[in-house]
This record gives sequence, C-alpha cells and structure tokens, in this order.
Amino acid sequence: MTPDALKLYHSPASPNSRRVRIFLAEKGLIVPLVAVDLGKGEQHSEAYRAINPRRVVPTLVLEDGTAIGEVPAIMRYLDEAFPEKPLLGATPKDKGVIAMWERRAELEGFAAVMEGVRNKMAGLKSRAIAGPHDYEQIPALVERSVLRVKNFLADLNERLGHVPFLAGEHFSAADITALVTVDFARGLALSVLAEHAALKSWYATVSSRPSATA
Ligand SMILES: N[C@@H](CCC(=O)N[C@@H](CS)C(=O)NCC(=O)O)C(=O)O
Repeated sequence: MTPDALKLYHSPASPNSRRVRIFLAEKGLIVPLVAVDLGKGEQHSEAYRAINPRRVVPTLVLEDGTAIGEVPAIMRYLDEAFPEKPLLGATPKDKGVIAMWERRAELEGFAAVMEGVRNKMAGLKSRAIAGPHDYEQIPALVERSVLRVKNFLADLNERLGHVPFLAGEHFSAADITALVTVDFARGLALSVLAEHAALKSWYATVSSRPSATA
C-alpha cells in the first residue's frame, strides 16, 4: 500500500492529531488529511461515527476501509507498514525501551495535561472526557493535574540529563508524545522552567525539527 491510499481524519488544533502528523512527517510519509471540525461537533455526526464510534480524532483509514483509532495503534500500524526510519524501534530491545518511554510520556504527561485542560475549559462543560459519553467537569482535578504535569516535567528533565532523547540515543515516538505534551501544557499555563536545563535543551532540539510544525 502507498501512503496516498490512506486517509487521516484529524483536527488541526488537536494535540492527539498532532502526534500522528509529526510521526508521519518524521517518516517522510504524505497521507491525505481530512479535517474534522471539533468546534462544530462534527465528531458526533453520523458520518464520522461510522468511521470512529468513539467520536474522537485521529483515525487512520486504510485502503480497504479498515479504521484504526488510538494514537499508539496508528503509530504501530505506520511503523510496521512503512518500516523505513522506524520511530518505534528496529530491534526487540529498542521496541521495548521506546514503548516504555512513550507510554510513560502518554500516561504521566499527556493524559495529565488532558485531564487538567478538559476539567478547566468553560467550553468543555459536560465534556470532561472526550468520547461517546458526557461527563461533568470536576474543577478540583485541575489543581492535581497541574501538580502531575509539574512532576512530569521535572522527571523529564532528570531523564534528559542522562540521554539526548527520551528513549536513549535516537529520536523516537517517545519524543513526539513528550514534545506535544510540553506544548499542550500551555493550556494549564505551564512551561519549561529555566532551571530545567536538560529539558530546555532537548525542547529546543526537537521543536526545531521540521516535523514540529506538522
Ligand atoms: N485515546 C484517544 C484520544 C483521542 C482524543 O481525545 N481526541 C480528542 C482531540 S485531541 C477529540 O477527538 N476530542 C473530541 C471531543 O472532545 O469531543 C487517542 O489516542 O486517539
């Protein structure tokens, strides 16, 4: 299959969509993009629910119509279907180490920012969790999310004091999730602190890669 036979349903402002767009750009893959207007609620339309019943972006649709949702699953498909420039590792050891750091970045960083932003923003009232079910916001969670994200950034700084990239010597999917998390954290008024020298230097490196604007 060639990349132009795929379709990526995404939203330009969605951090989860950005994780996949950066992944594609790093691999040099050009996949047709279809924008889903989250502001207008297009994710809830019958047409989009037929593609992704979870009502979230991104979704990757293959040539035979198979729809793959969930960012790590989309990354897995892309890295296996287009193995040149692997971002999830080429050896069993690299695959294990990268999966570990990418998962930590997602669970401890990205998900913490998401929890804070979704429980804070007035426009997301009753939509504290993305998906098919409505959930009321819990404002008290925002404070805890801020603490979690601050701890994540400090842990990231500690790790990057020992290695140039999150999973070791090479840029990987773990750096993509961490980069998107750091940028997304602005939604909680959090950014890299001056004393986080290693994190600051890593951030300057990864955010100056051409893929960062994808
Ligand atoms: N676990 C999903 C999360 C996807 C997700 O939360 N997407 C957000 C945009 S970043 C969304 O579609 N939100 C729609 C909504 O809030 O209704 C994944 O990995 O793809």
